[in-house]
Parts: sequence; C-alpha cells; structure tokens
Amino acid sequence: MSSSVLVTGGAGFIGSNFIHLLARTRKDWQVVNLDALTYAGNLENLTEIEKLPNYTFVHGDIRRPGDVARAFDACKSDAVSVVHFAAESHVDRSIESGLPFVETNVLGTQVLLDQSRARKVARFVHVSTDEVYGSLGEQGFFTETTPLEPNSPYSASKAASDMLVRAAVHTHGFPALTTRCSNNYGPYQFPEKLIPLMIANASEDKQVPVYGDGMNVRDWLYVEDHCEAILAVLERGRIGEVYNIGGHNEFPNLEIVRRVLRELGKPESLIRYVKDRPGHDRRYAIDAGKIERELGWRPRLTFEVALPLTVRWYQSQGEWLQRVRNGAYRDYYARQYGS
Ligand code: NAD
Ligand code: TDX
Repeated sequence: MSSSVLVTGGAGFIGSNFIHLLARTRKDWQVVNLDALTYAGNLENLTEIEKLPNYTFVHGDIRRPGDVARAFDACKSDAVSVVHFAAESHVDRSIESGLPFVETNVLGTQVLLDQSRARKVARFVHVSTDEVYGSLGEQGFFTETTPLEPNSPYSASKAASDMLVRAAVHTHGFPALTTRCSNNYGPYQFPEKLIPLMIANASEDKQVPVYGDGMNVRDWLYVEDHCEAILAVLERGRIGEVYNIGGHNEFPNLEIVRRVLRELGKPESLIRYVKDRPGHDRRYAIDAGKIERELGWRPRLTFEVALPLTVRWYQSQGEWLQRVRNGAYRDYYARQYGS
C-alpha cells in the first residue's frame, strides 16, 4: 500500500465526490472515510465504493479523540495524509442555531489537528470556503490575502478553523494546507442547497424559493473540478499555503434558477420571491490565479456543459433523491453495517 488518505466527511457532497475521484485515479491508495453521518451524511453516495478492498468506513465524530484515533488505526500505510471535509455546511441552519457549527467546525477541527500531529501525518488539507472573506461589492475578487470578514455563524466558524490550522503550521511546523473554494454544484449535493433544491422542487412542479431580489451573486464550480484542485493541493501544494479555488463563473441567483427551470422545461411562474436570508452576502468571486500558476489547475467543465449534466444526473437518480427527501437514506448504515 503506497499511501493512506484519511478523509473526514466523506459521506457528504464534496467528500463523496472526492472519494469517487480517488477510486478512479489513485487506485493503489487506501481510503479511510471518517464520518458521523449527520443529516448531511449519506452512505448511498458511496454504494459503488464500499465494494472496493482498499476502502474503509469508520462511523465516528471528529469532535471525539477516540473516534479519530480509530480512524487512524484503520490506516495501513506509514504515510498517512488527511483531507478534512467534515463540517456543518449550510448557512441557513447556522442562522437558526450556531452552536453545532462551533462544535464541529471549530472544536472538531482542533481535535483532528491534535490527533493528526500526534500521528505525524505527511500532509493535512483543510477544506475551507470563500465565505470566510465576507461579501464583495460590484467589483473585485477574493485573493488569498483578502482579510477574513465572515458574516454568518457558518463562515465565522470556518474562519476560526482556518486560524487554528494556520496556528498549527506556525507553532508546530504542522504540514497543513488550506483551500478556499466558491459554491459547488453537481451529483450528491443535499437538496437544501440552491441548485439541487431548485431541481427537486421544480421537478415536482413545486414553487422554487428565491431569497430577496434574487440578485446575490455566487461563483459556481462543478464539484469534480473542486475535487481535482484538492488533489493537486494534496500532492503538490506548498505546506502552510492557502489556495483559492473558483470557476470565474459568476451569476446572480435568479439567473441560476431560470437556467435550471429552462433545463427542466418548467415555467418561470414556479419562482417565488421569499424573505431574504438575514445578513445575506451580496457577492462572492474568486481569483484562482495562484493555484493556476503554481499547480497548473484549471476547471475542466464550463457551466454550459456541467449544469445540464447536473440536472440530468438528478433526473436519472430519482430514487436517490426520493430517499433523501423522505429520510429513508438514514437507514442505510444500520442495514449495511448492522448497528
Ligand atoms: P456536506 O454538509 O454535504 O457534508 C458534510 C459531511 O460531514 C457529512 O457527511 C456529515 O455527516 C459530516 N460531518 C458533519 N459533522 C461531522 C462530525 N462532527 N464528525 C464527522 N463527520 C461529520 O458538506 P459539503 O458541501 O460536502 O462540504 C464539505 C466541506 O467543503 C465543508 O468543510 C465546507 O465548508 C466546504 N465547502 C463547501 C462548499 C459547497 O459549495 N458545498 C464550497 C466550499 C467549501
Ligand atoms: O432556497 C434558496 N433560495 C435562495 O435564493 C436557497 C437554499 C438559497 N438561495 C440563495 C442564497 C445564496 O445567495 O442562493 C445562494 C446559494 O445558497 P446556498 O446553496 O445555501 O449556498 P451558500 O449560502 O452560497 O453557501 C454554499 O457555498 C459556500 C455552501 O452551502 C457552503 O458550504 C459553502 O462554503
């Protein structure tokens, strides 16, 4: 076994796509997936993967040192790297209740850092977000030196975790790297986020809620492109560095919703303007020049190609979507692993 990768949050949206990428492209790596299976964790994202001999699932919580230790014990190679996705990730939920975000994103990250340092990991990639930079006006882009000005409990907790990673590098010479990516879309995204929610609702001729005036801007990146960027950072990034990841693909939310409706052949009369999200960031846009120059990464898929692909994926995975929407996906672990 040449190397082991401990992936946290691998049953979630981006983590499961990352494990699929490793299974396709790094067949000799061992992958250990540590996931607490919160509402956002879905082992049905990994049904093809769990048949592989070099994949192990560990049901556990990053806030618990004993659970993290079990995951490290499952790693067979001497060269272990960590890719840290596990987080509470939904802004609206953080507005309802911030505490779980502090517990997992801040406390959990520190537990993971301490355990990883004790295990002398080779590299540690901390997967963060462009939301730590706050909100942009009409002009400009976030670079890696933009000051952190998080505006939601979610982004504040991610910014805190970024600072803990930075402190581990600075104080202990810990081999960590941080990525900050823009909004992702693609297969296996939980249908509370904008694009899959629009697809799920409109497919059933239900209304699609647009917050405020619908003119908030996000920079959209296909999830496989994000995963390839993380892999490049894991393999070739400079330790201690931050890498922004983005698609140069900015659209107002209303335009996204219209495109989704057009793809589905549904009328714009399904759009319903609802009360704005409190503290709603107006615009995000990423300058990804550093990762492009240093690591030669570039997004492969344009929005024009990947949005229709994404819509088709959800249409062809009706059962997956239905089981997420009715909660049946939560029984999978007990059925498969017997507890
Ligand atoms: P997600 O909510 O789909 O998945 C999170 C996963 O983490 C789930 O499988 C969940 O069960 C697991 N988890 C939660 N708390 C845990 C805990 N205490 N211990 C172990 N596992 C736990 O999230 P996502 O959209 O896949 O995001 C993954 C990471 O990428 C997050 O750190 C997020 O901040 C970051 N990110 C997301 C986006 C995006 O557009 N979705 C963009 C940039 C960065
Ligand atoms: O029903 C909706 N209607 C609507 O107008 C929802 C769910 C969202 N929106 C708006 C809010 C945002 O401006 O769409 C935009 C995208 O919303 P989300 O999908 O909730 O994503 P966002 O808040 O931008 O955060 C996402 O990208 C960065 C992820 O959830 C984060 O985990 C990531 O860090």
